Amino acid sequence: MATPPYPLNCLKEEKHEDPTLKPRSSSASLFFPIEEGDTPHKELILSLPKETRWLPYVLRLYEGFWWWEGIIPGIIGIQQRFKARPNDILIISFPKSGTTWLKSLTFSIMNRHKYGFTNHPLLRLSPHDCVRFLELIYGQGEESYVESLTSPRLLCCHTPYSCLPDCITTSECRIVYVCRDPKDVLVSAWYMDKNYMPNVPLSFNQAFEVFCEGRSGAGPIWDHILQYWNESLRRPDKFLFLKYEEMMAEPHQNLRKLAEFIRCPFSEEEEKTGVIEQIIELCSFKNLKELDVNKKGEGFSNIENELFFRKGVVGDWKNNMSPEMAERLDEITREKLHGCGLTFSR
Ligand code: PAP
Repeated sequence: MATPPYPLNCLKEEKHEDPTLKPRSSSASLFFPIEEGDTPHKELILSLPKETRWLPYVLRLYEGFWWWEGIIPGIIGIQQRFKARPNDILIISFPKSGTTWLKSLTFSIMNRHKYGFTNHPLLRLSPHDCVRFLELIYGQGEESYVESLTSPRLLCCHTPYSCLPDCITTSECRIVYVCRDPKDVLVSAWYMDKNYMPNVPLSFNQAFEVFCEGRSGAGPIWDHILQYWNESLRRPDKFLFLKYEEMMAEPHQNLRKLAEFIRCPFSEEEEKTGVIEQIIELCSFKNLKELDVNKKGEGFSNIENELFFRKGVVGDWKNNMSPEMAERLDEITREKLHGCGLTFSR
């Protein structure tokens, strides 16, 4: 077992504020069409194939995946300018797969020797302020933030494996990927947009069609998942592949696995004194959802923090799609993942 890179005198209250941990003021949304704005790579982006059915967004096909137009400069920024460090930890996911939860858990595990549970940054900051998205950082020209972080850095992105720069894929840095049943991902994404923009008439049926064609934001989901799944089989030392449903069913086991993978394993003493339970409780949906910061605050791209905490359950698709729709989406998933060894229970 690897030795934790931190002293084990954990659970002390943090005396000094970390200047990199603060609420982000909302900046203009990078999710909306770019035609009005003065966007880097505008000419390239406007020349890419276009998808407009997931209202009101304009998605473009960049390197095999459909992206909100305004996010593409951030991906190009990562590709051209991000400099990986060997001890970086990257959380990666398809949107709506459990990113907020995984950010909270990983942040809590990595920093458990620094903060106590009564004055923890997650009690006053959104998980998205504790662990920021690289696409937004690079899209907003805030790269100095990434450089200013002390190692080991914890960062996050939704970028597919095939679009990552070599400095990430070839370095020693570690990637934790979380996936989720595509049916629940679709439902979660549709509600997010519906609640974010109540006046936009995107019906669930229309979202379903677009999603099944793999043309929703960051899609196709199957390619995204499969790339990381295959890499996790090929290089298990570099990739940890987690499932939202398994994390829900067996949080302790998954937390231990995560802690070991990021080289912060729990000691026997920590196991005995209930540190794992405390982290699970701190990061639980119920706890985070009830915090003022997540009930009232507004985070990146003018998105209210509460929109990241909807139901937090497995299988909410049953309340939102017919058995026929579910079967059709399951069939696509089975076909796309056929033979790779990864399945989602029904
Ligand atoms: P993102 O990719 O835009 O950051 P992400 O966090 O991946 O979003 O997905 C949000 C989903 O995770 C929501 O699912 P739902 O719509 O089906 O409810 C949200 O409720 C769920 N979620 C957020 N925090 C937690 C948590 N602590 N535990 C479990 N699920 C959570």
